Amino acid sequence: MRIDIITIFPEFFSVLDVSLVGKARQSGLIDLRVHNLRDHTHDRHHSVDDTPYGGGAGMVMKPEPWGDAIDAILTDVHPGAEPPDASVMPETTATDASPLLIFPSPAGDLFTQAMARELAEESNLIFGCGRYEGIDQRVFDHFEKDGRVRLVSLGDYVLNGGEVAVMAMIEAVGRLIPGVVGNPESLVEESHEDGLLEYPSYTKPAAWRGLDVPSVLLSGNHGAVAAWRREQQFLRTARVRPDLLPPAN
Ligand code: 6GU
Repeated sequence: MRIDIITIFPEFFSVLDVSLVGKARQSGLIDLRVHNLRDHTHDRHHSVDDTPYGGGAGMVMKPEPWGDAIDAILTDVHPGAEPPDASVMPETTATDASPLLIFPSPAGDLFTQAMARELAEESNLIFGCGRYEGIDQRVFDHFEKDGRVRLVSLGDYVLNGGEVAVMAMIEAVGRLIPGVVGNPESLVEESHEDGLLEYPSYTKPAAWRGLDVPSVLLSGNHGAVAAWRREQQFLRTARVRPDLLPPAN
């Protein structure tokens, strides 16, 4: 999978050199490229934001640097294709082969494990990290005409910019790419994979600071262990996240 990130803070993403995603990059499973939005400005001050039309607090990111930065990536991904320009392009329709543009935004669709699984099927993801009060709406409207654009939110809280959200999404998506996680079985027993939270885990020693490991886990009875874990998943989900339980329960 090729992943392009556009940001005014490229140094944020140096952490993607380490851990699982770092290994996946070294082995070639993930081709990750970080682009500085300011490289696509043409004024002396490399400005990427301006005051909002209609007034209001804060600044809005200007459309031109975004347009140029995204055009450059689209051209690099598909060298034959012209950058999208409605006036010269023949009628085209977005296909699954076209890169998916993702903008982290508290106004977007909620990012879930199901969405992570969908994104892991893509061959090209482009993440655009907004800052300030957001990006000029015409950037989304323009690239939606000939391509695929998604606004995605991590949850109901506000981050200063999309960078941390993009890192979370890349970690969630990256580990679902075949070969990135060494033992694929470890993927299926995680929280959210079966719609429930995961069961509590224990390792040696069997007793620690007066707390004993539940005896069923020491019993050697695999059926009893599986039943206990399933029950724990339901109990924990009912207690912490009742919204995840199917309506029948
Ligand atoms: Cl994806 N971006 C920003 N800027 N804030 C957020 C978010 C994303 N998800 C929750 N808050």
